[in-house]
Amino acid sequence: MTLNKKNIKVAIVMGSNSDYSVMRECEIALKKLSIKYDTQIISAHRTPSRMFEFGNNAAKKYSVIIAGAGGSAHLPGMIASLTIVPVIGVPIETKKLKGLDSLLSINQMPKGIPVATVAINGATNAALLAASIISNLDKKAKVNLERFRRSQTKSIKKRPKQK
Ligand code: RP5
Repeated sequence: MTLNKKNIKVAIVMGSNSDYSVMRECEIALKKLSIKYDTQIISAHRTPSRMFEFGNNAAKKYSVIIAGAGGSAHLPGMIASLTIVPVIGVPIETKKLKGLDSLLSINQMPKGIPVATVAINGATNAALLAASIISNLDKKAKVNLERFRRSQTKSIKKRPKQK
């Protein structure tokens, strides 16, 4: 994986359009940090050829991949099997099992193929983790992430207030 300006970009992928209300948080967070991204729907089960095409070519275009999926959530792990670009999995909350199914499907990877997994619906943290990885490659991203952390710390009041 050779890094250049072109692949200092995050891929945001998700198994279905129904995941977008959660995965949009990735776009919002990355936009705030001025990190480029590209968003696509790729289903491991319903569009397997799209997934293989994406995974096999990911290193040419992206330095981090965020993959959101729900239920029998094979997308992050399968993409990770096709590329050495780091993959962050976002387990999407489901109606029947509240996302525990998604969490375990993404998190319990076999030795040799890692996926960094965030909390159920933890799309913002996925973007912040992607930003941390990008910060090693891009000075502007590093400065923006450090600024975000400082302002987050400042926003936390010392004393609680009754609402
Ligand atoms: C998964 O199945 C998707 O990631 C989504 O979370 C879930 C349900 O998909 P839809 O039936 O809403 O398309 O593949």
